[in-house]
Amino acid sequence: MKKDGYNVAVVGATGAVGNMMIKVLERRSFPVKQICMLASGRSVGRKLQFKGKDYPVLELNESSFEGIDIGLFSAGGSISARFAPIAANEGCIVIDNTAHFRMDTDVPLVVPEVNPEQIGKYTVKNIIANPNCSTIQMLVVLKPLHDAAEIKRIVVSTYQSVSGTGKDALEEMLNQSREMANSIQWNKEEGLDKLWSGLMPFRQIETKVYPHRIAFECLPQIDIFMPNDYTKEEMKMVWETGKILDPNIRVTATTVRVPTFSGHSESVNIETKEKLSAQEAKDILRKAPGVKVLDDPSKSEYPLTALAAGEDYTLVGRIREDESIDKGLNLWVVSDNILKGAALNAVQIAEILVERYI
Ligand code: 25A
Ligand code: L14
Repeated sequence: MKKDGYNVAVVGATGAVGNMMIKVLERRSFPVKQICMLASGRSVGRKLQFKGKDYPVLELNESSFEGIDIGLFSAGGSISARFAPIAANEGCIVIDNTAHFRMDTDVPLVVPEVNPEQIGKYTVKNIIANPNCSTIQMLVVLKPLHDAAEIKRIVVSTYQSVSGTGKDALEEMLNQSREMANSIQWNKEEGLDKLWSGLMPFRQIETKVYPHRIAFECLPQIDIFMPNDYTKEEMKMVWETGKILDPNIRVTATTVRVPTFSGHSESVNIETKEKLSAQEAKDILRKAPGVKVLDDPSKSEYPLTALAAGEDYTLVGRIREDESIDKGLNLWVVSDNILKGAALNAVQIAEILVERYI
């Protein structure tokens, strides 16, 4: 580790993830010598705070990375495609939060609790990729179970919050919810028909962000559709689990957007080679790094998005044996998608990088 710290650039500093990256660097006392806030020209003139000081937002350009040691990127895949190689050529180590480089065999894809040893391979391209948020939280929980009992197959369904799509989507959900709640005047003394007919005008409304209304609805589509009719988000979970944890594990996913504000939830079913009782799984998970077990059915205690908000840990509960097969478990996993799902994971990678490598 350098005595006087590192020059760090945050690309996409004004976005939901970039903003959280700045807060996490500050909270965890990352050894920052100088910080540089980069975004598009739209945000030039704005200021962002770091450790009580104001920093101007600068427009990202080809000379942004002179003298920068570490670049934390979260401004979308096309920005990373263009600027990460430029930064890397300048000697800046890029930690990229977009999907662009994740499956590149020359780029390590890292969850610090799962495969930190991969970080050392950053030297090939000077780029390290941060996995997809839904993959990160699932693997933090499954890694210790895989070590104990060898996972053969994963069936996962996600319930992903609107914050994953950004501020415009949050605004769309709130506006739609307000409009519906105000327009549908109904109480329980009245017939249900009045409620159903009140909903009718909202069956097909104009939307800006999502293909359908998100308020009071579940959308079984996240990201684009692929030729096999899975969505790209579903395939990211399949591909990335193979690269990070074990290519021998079979994975199938259904990813769903639900009208929650922040925090992704997941129903995870695993089939293992060795038998693992629910009690054994709980004992293993109580000792696992980055994991907090919340599992007391008698008190209706289990992970919730409200409990995961602002929390570094991935929460797991509803741990029970899958009684339809010999060796299987069901779990409910919730984590803050902007924090462990993006910003925190990236900063943890940077921490290992400076502790062990640069
Ligand atoms: O394609 P990917 O890889 O899947 O990533 C797509 C997007 O997902 C977010 C992230 O958006 C990314 O852009 N994201 C990525 N990983 C995520 C994860 N794990 C994730 N979200 C959740 N979980 P974001 O909103 O967090 O951040 C976007 C940032 O990128 C900056 N940016 C955009 N284009 C840029 C650029 N920076 C440099 N050069 C470019 N060409 C963007 O800065 C933001 O910091 P900005 O200045 O463009 O936006 C500041 C504010 O302006 C508003 N705004 C957005 N779009 C418009 C706009 N205003 C006017 N017109 C617009 N078209 C917003 O309010 C924004 O906050
Ligand atoms: O691949 O919840 O990092 O919309 C970031 C946003 C995945 C989806 C990524 C979301 C995307 C996520």
